[in-house]
Amino acid sequence: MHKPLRLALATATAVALTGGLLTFSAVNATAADSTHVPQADFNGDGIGDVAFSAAGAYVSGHKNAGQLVVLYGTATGVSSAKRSTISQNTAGNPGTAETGDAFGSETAYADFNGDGYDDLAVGSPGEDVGSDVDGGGLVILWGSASGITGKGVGIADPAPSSHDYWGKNLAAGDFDGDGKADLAVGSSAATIYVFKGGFNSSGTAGGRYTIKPAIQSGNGANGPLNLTAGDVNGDKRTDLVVDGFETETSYGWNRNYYIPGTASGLSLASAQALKPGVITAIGDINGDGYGDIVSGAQWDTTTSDGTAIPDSGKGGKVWVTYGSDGGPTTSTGITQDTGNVPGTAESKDWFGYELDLGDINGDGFLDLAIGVAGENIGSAVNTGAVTVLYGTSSGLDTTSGAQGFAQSTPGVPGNDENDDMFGADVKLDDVTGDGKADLIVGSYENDGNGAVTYLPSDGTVITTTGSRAVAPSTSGVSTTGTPSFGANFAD
Ligand SMILES: [Ca+2]
Ligand SMILES: [Ca+2]
Ligand SMILES: [Ca+2]
Ligand SMILES: [Ca+2]
Repeated sequence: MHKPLRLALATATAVALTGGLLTFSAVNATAADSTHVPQADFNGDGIGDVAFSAAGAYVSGHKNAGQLVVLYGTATGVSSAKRSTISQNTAGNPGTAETGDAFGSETAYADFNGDGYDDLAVGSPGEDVGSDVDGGGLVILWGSASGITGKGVGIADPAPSSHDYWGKNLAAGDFDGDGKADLAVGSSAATIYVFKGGFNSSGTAGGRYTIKPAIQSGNGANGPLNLTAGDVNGDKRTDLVVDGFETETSYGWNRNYYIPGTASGLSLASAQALKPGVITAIGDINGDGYGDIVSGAQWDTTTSDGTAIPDSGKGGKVWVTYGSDGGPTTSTGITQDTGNVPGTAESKDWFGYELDLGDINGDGFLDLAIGVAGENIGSAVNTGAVTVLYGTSSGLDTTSGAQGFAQSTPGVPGNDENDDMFGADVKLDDVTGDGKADLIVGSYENDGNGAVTYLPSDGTVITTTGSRAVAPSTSGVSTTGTPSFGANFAD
């Protein structure tokens, strides 16, 4: 299997950045809003839909050309029976499937044209643009009554000579509060381009500006690691969290920034530094109307040469920073040794490899799914697991109610095998239309073929009753090479 970002990142964190370690192959972003649980509805039937990458897929013989898969929600959840599988060769989709394009590796949804159907921004960061190798490509695929069909428009890179990997990070939100969805786009550089909403049918945005947070863009850091949208200060303007590397040390310590939305868009003037983590989710855990920031710092406490890593925990730590009208406030760290969190903190568990927030039991407090992709179970190394913690009025409950799932959990499809990395991505979205978030888990099942496992909410907790696995082979994705089906869900 090719090396996923988190492995590369753990390595990068454990040694001084030397370049070339970070790739776009599994870059992820997680968006949520503070007052509700947004989930994509591409076909407008009122039931949540899930889109994800198979960015390593062969298309017409081209290695790593990449595909995008959309599973549409039904009363019985998601399966390969109701889906779209899209490549750059799909009619209406700008571009052509070529070796190394990695189409679909990053996605973000919103109703960009305001027609009532959610649309999907899709990056192909390995796209060559003319003679610009890995210049990167970005399209918006339009939603419709038939869902995502492939019909879309290209969003051109405004400064192709300034960076590569255009579209490797995406986040959608209403950063200026004008009621139209904006799109933030990252590349190999520190500068983030923000396209203002009001996209027309030819993809022209309502305006454009840039922000440049204090993150490193050279020496292998390659710009932002992740962009996450959500309303932390409750002013109905979406705020942005940028996960990146700080600039001032010889070690590539991860550092995150909160950048609030204002009437004129995202503003660095009130930016705040946050606890670390390379994957972030934002949503209201304690029900006070302010989005809370959750970030996963899945590395261990020291580098390979014994240097202590700031704000880290054995086997990985998840930081929770509660929101307020003034933005982020106090932070709490959670490891597998906290309270009654399932498991035991062991080196290289990668607790916090991925995260998502959703309301599993409908009590108005968002619940958290945590990927523990490096968990060893029995003799299976890096087979992976997922932990679920429930939200309350006083925040995440680490004492009672926690759930843990692995493929060896009775009722979960599959078995614990080496390098399955169950929990390589997680999503809590309501894909049955009952108002309760269901758990969807990505993995690198079968040597990087990948799989997506559906575990529904029974209204109170996540259950294995009615669970199923969705495989690439039944979803129009070739298992030649390492398609990494399900490695990155759209946020
Ligand atoms: Ca739908
Ligand atoms: Ca639309
Ligand atoms: Ca805000
Ligand atoms: Ca809150």
